[in-house]
Amino acid sequence: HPAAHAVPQAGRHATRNSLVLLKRIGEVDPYDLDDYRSQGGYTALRRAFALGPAGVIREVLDAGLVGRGGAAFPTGQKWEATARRPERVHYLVCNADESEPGTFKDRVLMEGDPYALVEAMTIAGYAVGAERGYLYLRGEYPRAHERLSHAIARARERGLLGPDVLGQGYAFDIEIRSGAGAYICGEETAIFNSIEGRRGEPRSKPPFPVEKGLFGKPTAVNNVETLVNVLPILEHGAEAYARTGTAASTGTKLFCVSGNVARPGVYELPFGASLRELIALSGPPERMRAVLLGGAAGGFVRPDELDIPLTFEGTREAGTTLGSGVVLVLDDTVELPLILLRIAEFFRDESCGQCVPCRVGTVRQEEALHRIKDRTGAAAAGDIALLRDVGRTMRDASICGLGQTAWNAVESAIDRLGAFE
Ligand code: L3W
Ligand code: SF4
Repeated sequence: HPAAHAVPQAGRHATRNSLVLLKRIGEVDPYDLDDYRSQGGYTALRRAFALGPAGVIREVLDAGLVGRGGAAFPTGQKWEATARRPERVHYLVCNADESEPGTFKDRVLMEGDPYALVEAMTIAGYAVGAERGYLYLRGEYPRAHERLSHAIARARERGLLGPDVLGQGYAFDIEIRSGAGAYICGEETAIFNSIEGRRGEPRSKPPFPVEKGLFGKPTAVNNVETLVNVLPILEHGAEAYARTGTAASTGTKLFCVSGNVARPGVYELPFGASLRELIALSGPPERMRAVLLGGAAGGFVRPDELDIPLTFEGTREAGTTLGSGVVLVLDDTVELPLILLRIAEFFRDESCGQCVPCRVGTVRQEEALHRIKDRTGAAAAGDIALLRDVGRTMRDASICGLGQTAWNAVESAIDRLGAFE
C-alpha cells in the first residue's frame, strides 16, 4: 500500500495537523461511518445545504479551486456552467480512473477515507443540480471498489444518499462503474462513452461536457482529489482555504513520489513549495539524473532545476507541467533510452486508434526510438528530426490529450537532458 506522508509547511515540523486532504488517512476506520462523522465528516454537507447550490459554487470560485487531474481548469466555473443549463437532467461524474503512470494519490484517498469522496460527490451533485453521480473507478482498484461500495450502501441506509438527503428534500445517489484497464477511459468524454456502453473513445470537444456530456446531458466531471478539496473549503470557508498556497494555485496538492528514493509515497504539500523540498523529504539518491514531473504526459527536469516551485503557474513558466502530481526520481544508473522507449510503448499501446496522428504517430515514435537507442550523434540526427516532426503533428492534430501529450516526455529528454548526445 502506498504510504501517506505528513508534510508540513516549509520549515515547520511535520505533524498530522498540517494535513488537509490526508488528515484522516490511517486515522479513520474506512468502514465506519460514525468514526468518519466523529472526525469532522458531514459537516461540509450541512454547510452546503445552509448555503444553497449557488452559495456552494460561490465558495468554490472564491477558494480558487482548480482541477487536480492535470489540466487545472477552475472547478467553480465548471460547476456554474453545468448548473445554469436549462435541461432538467444534469449529471455528476467522478473521474476515478487513475491510470497516469506513477499516479496513485486518488487510490490512497479512496481506500483510506472513502466517505470523504461520497460526501464530496453529494455536495458537487447538489451544486450542479444532479440527482445521480457516477463514480468511474479504475478496474485495477478492487480494494477501493469494495470500500466505496460499502460506504455508499451505509450512507444510503443512514439517509445521507437517496430520495431525501439529510431530510433536505434533495435526492441524490451514486453508482460505481468499473473501467476495464484502458488508460484512455480516464479521458472525460471516453468515460461517458464507456458508461453508456459504447467503445471507450474520446469525443471531439466542443461541445464541452458542461453542455453535452453523459447521455447528452450537462455534466460536471471532476477528479477525486479535486472533489475532496471541497470539504475543507466548506468546513473552513473559501478565505481560510485560499490562505494556503499561491494566488494562482490555492490549497495543498498531493504528490506521488516514486523511483530511486528511500521513502516513496503520497505527500501533501502546500502549493509553492519547491521540487527540491519535496524530494528532500522522500530521501533522494546521491547522484540524481533527472525527475519526471507530471507523468508520462509531463516532462523531465534536471537536478539543477529543482528550485521549480510546485504550482501550476510555476511549472508552466519553467516549460513543464505539474500534471496529476507525478514525481518520478531517477538516479544516474538508469538507462534513459529504455525509459523513453517504455513511455513510447505505453502510448502506442493505449492509443484508442481513432485518429491518424496519434494512431500512426505513436507507432512511428516508438520505431524511431528503437532505431536511435544504440546510436548517437550524426547517425541519430535524422531520427531525432523525424521524432520532432511526428511529435509536432501529434500535438497539433490529435483529438484528445493522449495524442497531444504523447511526445512531451521524449521532447523534454532530448531538449533538457540531451538524452541521445
Ligand atoms: C467548459 C470550456 N469546460 C475546458 C473543461 C474540460 C475538462 C477540463 C480540462 O485533461 C490533462 C493534461 C494531463 N467550457 C472548457 C471546459 N473545459 N475548457 O476543463 O480540459 P482540458 O481539455 O484542458 O484537459 P483534459 O483533456 O480534461 C488533460 C492530464 O490530463 N493527463 C492525464 C491525467 C491522468 C490523471 C490520472 O491518472 N489521475 O489525471 C494526460 O494528458 O496532465 O493536463 O473537464 O471539459 N470552455
Ligand atoms: Fe484516440 Fe489518440 Fe485520437 Fe485520443 S488522440 S482520440 S487516444 S487516437
